Amino acid sequence: MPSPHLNTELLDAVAVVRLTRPLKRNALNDGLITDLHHAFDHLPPTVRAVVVHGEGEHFCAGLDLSELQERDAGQGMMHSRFWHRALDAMQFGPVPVIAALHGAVVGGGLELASACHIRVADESAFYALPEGTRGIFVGGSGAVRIPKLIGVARMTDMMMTGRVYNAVEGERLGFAQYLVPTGNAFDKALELAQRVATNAPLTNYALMHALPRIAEQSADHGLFTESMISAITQAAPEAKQRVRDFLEGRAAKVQKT
Ligand code: 1HE
Repeated sequence: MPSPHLNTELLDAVAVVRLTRPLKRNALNDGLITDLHHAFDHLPPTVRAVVVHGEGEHFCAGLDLSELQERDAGQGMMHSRFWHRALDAMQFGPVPVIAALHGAVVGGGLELASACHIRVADESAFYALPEGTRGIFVGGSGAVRIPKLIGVARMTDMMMTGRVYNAVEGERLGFAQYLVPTGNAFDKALELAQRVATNAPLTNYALMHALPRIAEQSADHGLFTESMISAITQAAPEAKQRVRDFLEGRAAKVQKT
């Protein structure tokens, strides 16, 4: 489906989803959120990983504030749930999603990044939650996803004081798992996506769907779930083949970096 807000391109097994509103700093209007949800719900079956990035100087300036109309509480609730469905389609979709971050990663843009499985930031990236100073609250899943990356205390401080973290701080705190020189985030994200795409699909699926659930279970339930997922993944013919390949000297060893 062609979209004025979003462009999806296939590079073999990797789909590249690009936000294409650079003049508005890729601010997320309702049309963009709808198209994002549609793109993740309709990934071709050949796709094994996705890279998300933004055109122009910034990854994403968050909610399109020009659409923040007078909503009553019920409409506000529905709007927030509409974002939740779209971002859940990314986090709990069929394949891993890698975000390439640069410039502003703020408000809803940080919520969007937080729904991805791996974040690669370049040195121009900065992180903020201006909702606090705009008199509103996060509504696109930030209250659930962001504390998992940086903790409740740091998120509270960001929203209360308007604190902005730079790229180096962001990587140290856990916003991004990778930090690369300015201009290199997309290439690094693509390289990682290509590597992730070669994993057994069931392992990627378990990492996306089982690991976050296990992490929220009690130790007793978590250990039981872990045993089940471990048994399911190792029973797959592809796992047996990969282990045989290693034992017979056909698979790469783990290399010191
Ligand atoms: C926008 C938006 C936007 C830019 N909604 N139009 N997010 C924010 O509070 C962040 C607001 N944006 C900014 O602080 C800055 O724009 C940036 C730091 C991201 C970029 O600065 P800069 O100097 O590169 O760009 P600019 O000149 O500020 O903006 C260029 C244009 O984009 C300008 O429009 P123009 O018609 O005058 O050219 C801006 O108005 C427009 N623009 N950001 C609408 N966000 C589900 S709940 C989530 C809640 C939130 O995300 S709240 C946080 C919203």
